[in-house]
Amino acid sequence: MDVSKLFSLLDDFKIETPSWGYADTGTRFGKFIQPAAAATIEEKLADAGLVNKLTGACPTVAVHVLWDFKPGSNPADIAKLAEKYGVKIGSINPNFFEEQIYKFGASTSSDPLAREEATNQVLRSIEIAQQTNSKALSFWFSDGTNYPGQDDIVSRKRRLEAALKSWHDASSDDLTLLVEYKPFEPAFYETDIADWGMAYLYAKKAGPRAKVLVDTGHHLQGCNIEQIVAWLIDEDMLGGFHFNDRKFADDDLTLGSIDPYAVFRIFHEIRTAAEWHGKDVSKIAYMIDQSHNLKPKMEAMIQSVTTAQELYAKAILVDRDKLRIAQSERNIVDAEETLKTAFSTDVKPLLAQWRTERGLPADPLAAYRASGYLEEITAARGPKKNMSGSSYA
Ligand code: LRH
Ligand code: MN
Repeated sequence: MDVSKLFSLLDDFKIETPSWGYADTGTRFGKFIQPAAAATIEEKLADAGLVNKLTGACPTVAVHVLWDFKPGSNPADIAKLAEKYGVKIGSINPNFFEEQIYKFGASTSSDPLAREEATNQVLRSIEIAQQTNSKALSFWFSDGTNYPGQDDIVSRKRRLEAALKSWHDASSDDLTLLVEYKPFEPAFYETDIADWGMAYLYAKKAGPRAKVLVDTGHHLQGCNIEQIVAWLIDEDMLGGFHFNDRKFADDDLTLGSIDPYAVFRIFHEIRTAAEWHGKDVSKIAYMIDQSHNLKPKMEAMIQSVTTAQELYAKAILVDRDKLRIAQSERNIVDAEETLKTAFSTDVKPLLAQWRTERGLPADPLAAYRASGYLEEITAARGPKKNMSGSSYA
């Protein structure tokens, strides 16, 4: 095992945490408030800063425009705040799903006012990206319909194509546009960007800086996500990931909590693309997109990051020479066993060594629990909270 290769690949493995993962979130059936959960952008950046300090792997924070850039706030000040906590502003997520005007869609809507509002949001997001030195705009559209005949599918498609093209052309050369797909929810008949193929075509037509974002929770049951990943990399169209886990739909559970082998298989395809097919995988954006409804927010985030590091390390450890031979001999069992051997390798001691050699705590979760941070933020934030939490309030 080439430990130095493993460690240098771990050095490059950065995973962006979402500001909304530190805040109180719920489902349509309610929200359980945590006294320590972040509410302000400063509290979110402070929490993200500690996760980065403990893991050494999370230098950027994804932000959501409506949730993190209150009217009148100066994005440059928020970028300075981030620096105060040792992180940077990462991908900028415009919000095309919360305003009433988006009832029939944002850029797909037959209502020109809704389309105009969506464009205003994107132009503001481009400004925020410039003022915070962010290199990515991340687009998720809840756009869709609930009933057959409700709207014309192709008209919606062409409206969104035109919008994405105009935004690509309105954005600077250093900005990547990430196009995220999702098969359903909140739309329950057709969603306008429902799968990877649609996202691929929208991105291709928008321009060369537009890429596809794979949210692992946005696939119908039985879908082979790593096959999609392998294809997108081979087409130079994979922009990045929103990692989370699920048992049923877009459950937004913590990474690797339900099917860690699935994440391992995704990382395996990424390493294979780099090592066998000469693909540049260095620009893939790894991000977490989760909603920690029950788990303590900070522990859930640290657990997700260290799990991602472990699964990535296991994928690096696949004996690819042995795999190549087994595949060339069509020896299915040996081929599969090379993956399972790597997956069942206990990499925790190696990761502890990688961390301690870099002045990081060998066990970030234990270090967090011993830090007293939870007590500190509970005392500071708890009293400010309305503990009722019902989303119908
Ligand atoms: C939609 C989604 C999208 C985010 C939101 C918080 O399900 O995955 O990426 O904007 O969650
Ligand atoms: Mn997502």
